[in-house]
Amino acid sequence: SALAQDPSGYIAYCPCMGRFGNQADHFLGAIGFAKALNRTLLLPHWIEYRYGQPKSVQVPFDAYFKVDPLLEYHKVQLMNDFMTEYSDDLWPPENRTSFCYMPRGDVGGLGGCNAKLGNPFESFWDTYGIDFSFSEFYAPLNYDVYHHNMISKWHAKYPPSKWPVLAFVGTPASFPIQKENVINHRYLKWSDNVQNMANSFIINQIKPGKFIGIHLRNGIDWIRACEHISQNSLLFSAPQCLGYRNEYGKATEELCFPTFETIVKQLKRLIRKHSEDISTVFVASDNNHLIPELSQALTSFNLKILKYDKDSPHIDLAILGKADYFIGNCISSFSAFVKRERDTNDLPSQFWAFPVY
Ligand code: GFB
Repeated sequence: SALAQDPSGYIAYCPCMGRFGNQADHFLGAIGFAKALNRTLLLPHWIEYRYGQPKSVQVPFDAYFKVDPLLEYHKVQLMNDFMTEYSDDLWPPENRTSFCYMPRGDVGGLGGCNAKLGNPFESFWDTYGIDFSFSEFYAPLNYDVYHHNMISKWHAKYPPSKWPVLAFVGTPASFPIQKENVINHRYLKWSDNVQNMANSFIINQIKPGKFIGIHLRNGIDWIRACEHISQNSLLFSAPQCLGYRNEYGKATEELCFPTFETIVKQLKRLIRKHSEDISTVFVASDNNHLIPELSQALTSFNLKILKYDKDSPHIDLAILGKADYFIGNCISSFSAFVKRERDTNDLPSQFWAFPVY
């Protein structure tokens, strides 16, 4: 991928917050930010956490997504390719500055961004052999490039001639995703590998007949997060159903962690509505798929209730994205990924315990 050097500069960042759903949400903001600044976005590795391993694991961006469709929207290059091709000239080690809003993780009163302090910060930048020599605090600038003349402020303060690479300690994007960036999802296309795994599961295990995909977010981390929902009515991805100003309602515990009764009731309603066509309910979950319980509760419908045979978040997501109907969790950014992808393909989606209009 011998791309010409970009005189308008580059943006690098660590997707250091959250797991896949958070990182994907953030990514769509980062590419919106890079486009607004007309800098090439360097596609970072995805950061994953494996049970029992003290350090994060970095997975190449293109293991999960194609690079070419992103180029229809904006200039991008794999971070690794940039480092091998251009970093010696454009961004030699002695010039590497990390960008943060204000000092973070202060050790011994030294200030600075401490870009490599802690996990996954250290392992991320180590993936590319990157160390930083300087820190730069960009406050009061921010990532909302759709307001307040923010683009020209970035250009004025950090012209590409002087600052060829803006390397952010975290993602230059808000969480949850800013409204304006949601549509960027249409350039995010699964890699052939993910696509083929999802398709063959659907062909071999589900077809013929239509299927409902459901996301059950019910691990212990989630149950804990849901306990605080009433104090934070826009927790995580809640704006995807409640709106960015709660214009469609307030978050409830049911919305975050629906009871089994709610799940069954909503599923039955959807199945009855399309009873001639539906052959299968596909269940994705981080913890308990409730297959025996659902099979029991839905026994009269004579459906297959299935899950993917391995714990593979990306295959689960890809299958959910292709389902004929989908019910997800409004608060979860994992569900939000599916919802956005389905919206780009005009496929219907619902949320647990949220009114169906
Ligand atoms: O994706 P994610 O940021 O979504 O994090 P939330 C949840 C992770 O749990 C996923 C696993 O990246 C997967 O590794 N997971 C969740 C699943 N649902 C499924 C599923 O259906 N199938 C499979 N195979 N894996 C937030 C976190 O999660 O939860 C926040 O990102 C915080 O940082 C909060 O921890 C409590 O938005 O659901």
